[in-house]
Amino acid sequence: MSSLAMEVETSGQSRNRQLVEWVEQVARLCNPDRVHWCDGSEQEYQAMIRLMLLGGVAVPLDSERRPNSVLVRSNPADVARVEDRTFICSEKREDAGPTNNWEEPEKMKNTLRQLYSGCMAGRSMYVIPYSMGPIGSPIAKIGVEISDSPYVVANMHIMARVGQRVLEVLGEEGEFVRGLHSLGAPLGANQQDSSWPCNAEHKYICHFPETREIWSYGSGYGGNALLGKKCHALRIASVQARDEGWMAEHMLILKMTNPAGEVKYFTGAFPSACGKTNLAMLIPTIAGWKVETVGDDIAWMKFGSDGRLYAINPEYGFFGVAPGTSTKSNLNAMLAVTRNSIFTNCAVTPEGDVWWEGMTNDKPPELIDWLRRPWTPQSNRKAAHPNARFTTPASQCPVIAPEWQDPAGVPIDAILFGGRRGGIVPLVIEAFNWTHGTFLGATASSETTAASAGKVGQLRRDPMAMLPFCGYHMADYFAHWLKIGARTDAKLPRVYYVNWFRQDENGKYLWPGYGENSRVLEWIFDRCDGRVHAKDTPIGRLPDPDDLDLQGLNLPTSDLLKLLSVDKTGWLGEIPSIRLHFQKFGDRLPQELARQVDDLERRLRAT
Ligand code: OXD
Ligand code: MN
Repeated sequence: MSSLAMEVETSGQSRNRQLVEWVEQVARLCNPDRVHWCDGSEQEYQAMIRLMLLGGVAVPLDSERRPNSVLVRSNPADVARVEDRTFICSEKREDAGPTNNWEEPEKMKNTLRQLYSGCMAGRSMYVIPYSMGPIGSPIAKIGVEISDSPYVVANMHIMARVGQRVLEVLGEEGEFVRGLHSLGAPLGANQQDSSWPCNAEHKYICHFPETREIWSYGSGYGGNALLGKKCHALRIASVQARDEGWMAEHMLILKMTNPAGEVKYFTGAFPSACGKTNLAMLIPTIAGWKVETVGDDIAWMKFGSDGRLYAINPEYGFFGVAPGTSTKSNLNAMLAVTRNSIFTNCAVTPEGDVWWEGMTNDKPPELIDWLRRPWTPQSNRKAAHPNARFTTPASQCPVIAPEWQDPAGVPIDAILFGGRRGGIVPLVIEAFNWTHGTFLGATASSETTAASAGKVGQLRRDPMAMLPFCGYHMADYFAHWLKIGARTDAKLPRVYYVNWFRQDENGKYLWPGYGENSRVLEWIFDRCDGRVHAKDTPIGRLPDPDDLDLQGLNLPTSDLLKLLSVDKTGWLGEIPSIRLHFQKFGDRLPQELARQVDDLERRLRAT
């Protein structure tokens, strides 16, 4: 037995030879002080929290106000996903496509091997076996993340099913996605750790789609470091889904029940920080209707033997954007985060609770902000970082659907796309058919938010909200959507495009949003059964004002008309931007989509 193997804890070790060999190889490269195989136990979670408290990474929150919860504050240079440092290292450059950064796999691996060399000195190396999806579900997949960050281990405990039970399903021969993560901050013999170790100079979030590997270096934050989420469940899984004939999408999953007790399931793709979590947990304002949550961020959908698409939520918790979350915008999220949660980059009150912008109507008189500085409402800055987050178990959501862990998934009736658009895009559009729906998704656009580093408020086309998350050529991804729709036995969901963010000339929102969005969901629900009217327009099918249930909503008629009208000039003005967007994909763009732009223009000019 090598001396290295002697230092490895035996508890929880796997019988999977490939896994054991890989762990040994990584340990030799990264040179940690010790290797810890995560068993997924409560004691292990508490040990990670203790480590963070002792190291000053975390502070405990008041145990009466927020039991078993901590606040973590990151380095200001490490607060969001870093899209410009995210790479798809496919063997061929053209397979990554024009929307991804690319590097040759071996070249990238060589660069990273140098950085990884000795990078875990002075630290523990954690081996985190996880299942994305209910353990053993035919739609679920197994991954193993190696990380030197207790923050990652604790968050992975909440966000995925982790530990011994996963190793049991993996068995001796099972396949798994390999994720290697390091903070890139080795410690010298007598060196004190920093309060948020990371690497200020080098950050790489790399995906090797052919070999199903993820190599992440230099960042400890969210989607850069919790590799089960964006890296595995979207970037690598989108490639697996393409190869195996299913769909890995950046979508919430919600269950809606009408007053007669009939149930439908919708998925919805919205760019980061556009209210996906709020929509997934919405409290309907229409009498007798109920919305429950299956997932708030990612959906994996596979055809069942009945030709319908069945979705699972591969995650186990919510990593939600905190600012803007309140009892008004999302009561269920506020109730979910009352305990057993990790808060990142929020402000802290003198009573030891968290606070963020938008949580309460009145700002607290004093706080410690996310940069650990005293703060008052007169301070001319935000108390919480705009991308501050909560990590909380999905099971704590008061409206989690009882079937959210059903290994078979839930049958999807409608797919929603959307984004943040102040102008032009109406409240809701129904696609004429799957191909038109794919076109609506492929041209989805939104004003950017703080979920990713970069400028906020700029318009970007974000196809299917997958721009930062598609692990291969985006045009091939469109082709995959069309191929899904071409299955002769498929009973496909209907497709919709919604926009809650339309504004008037003075920047005032025309639609109240939040719970009132249930009125649009009701129309979609009834459309699925052909029970409510829609009118054909050049951009798709729209409700007439009378088709929406607006009882009890004091919406000025002029606002309603604006929300449901087709701004012909505005749409004609969009055509060149759609063409420009499609031009990026060259001749890999499916012909059907190029034809959709021509058809849209023709229909607009004909009216
Ligand atoms: C997320 C994101 O964290 O989309 O869900 O950025
Ligand atoms: Mn997301």
